[in-house]
Amino acid sequence: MRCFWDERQRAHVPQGEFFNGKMHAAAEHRGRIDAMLDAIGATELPDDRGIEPLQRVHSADYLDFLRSAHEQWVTAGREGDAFPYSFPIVRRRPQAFDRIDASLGYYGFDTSSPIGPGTWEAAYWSAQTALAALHATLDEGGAFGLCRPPGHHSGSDYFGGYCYLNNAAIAAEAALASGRERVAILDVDYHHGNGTQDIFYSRSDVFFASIHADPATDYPFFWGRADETGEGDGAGANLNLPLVRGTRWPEYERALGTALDGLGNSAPDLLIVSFGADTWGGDPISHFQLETADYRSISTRIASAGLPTLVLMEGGYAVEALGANVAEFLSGF
Ligand code: Q9C
Ligand code: ZN
Repeated sequence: MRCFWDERQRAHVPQGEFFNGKMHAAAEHRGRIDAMLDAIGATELPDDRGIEPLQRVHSADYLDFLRSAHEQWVTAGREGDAFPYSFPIVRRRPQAFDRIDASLGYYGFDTSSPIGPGTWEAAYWSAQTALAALHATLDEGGAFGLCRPPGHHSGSDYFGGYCYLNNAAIAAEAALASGRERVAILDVDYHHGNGTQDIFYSRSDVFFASIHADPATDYPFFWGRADETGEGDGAGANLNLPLVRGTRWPEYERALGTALDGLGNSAPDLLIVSFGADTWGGDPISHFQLETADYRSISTRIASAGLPTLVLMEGGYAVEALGANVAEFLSGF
């Protein structure tokens, strides 16, 4: 399977994240990259397809913000990474702000996703990596995009959950723009892919299925419940399968069967897999109990759907096992 990756994705160097009342070392750090690169071997560079494919998903004001946020932060006299601290939970509406702290809270929904001087560059190339892997998939039936930073928590005009640009959504829109009629996205990261769900929630041409930790106990808390099934044209095209902490392969396999049945019924031309290895038993921020060998079982089941399949990297924070888990997952295709 061809694998895509660009060294410019290293430019995002989060200095820390804030939760449980204090700063912690950033879980989404560059050590993840080396773990994965060591395990998967040769990678190819993406072409630069420019900003247009990003604009199909993200609003112009959000892209402008993301590109300039850290510069505005420095201009305001701040040091280190940019973080929000005040959030418009009441009647968030389109507004322009002069003050960076207002913009950060308007566009960011948590305190775990710092914006540094290289965040835009890394997120941009992460998206280009997704696009390159998409085009390889359209040509050859499958490819892997080593996306980092990840994307599935980012919506059309917000960042959060270590995600700044929604790589899977950008690939899905590019596939539709190049003539595919229906796309399915299967999200098997530990966390619910709230950004991807939101982007396609009222769309019938992109089916979204997600297997994740129940938001009653886990981040992102506010989205990912089973009763979120889509709206308008998208009614019935969103399938959430929340699972309890401690989930092991037998229960996971049942949910995977349900997800594959659901997305298969939408008759997609292309499957995009948002793959997180944070379902592994030893993950430092997650609470499922999958084993390394289970990743091949997951991908074998996915491959049996017989669809052209693009795999994009999302989370996975146990650096000691990340390479093996990714390699095991890719080996099933
Ligand atoms: N207890 C992805 O896996 N919350 N994002 C951290 C830790 C943020 C995960 C709190 C988790 C974001 C792509
Ligand atoms: Zn995750």
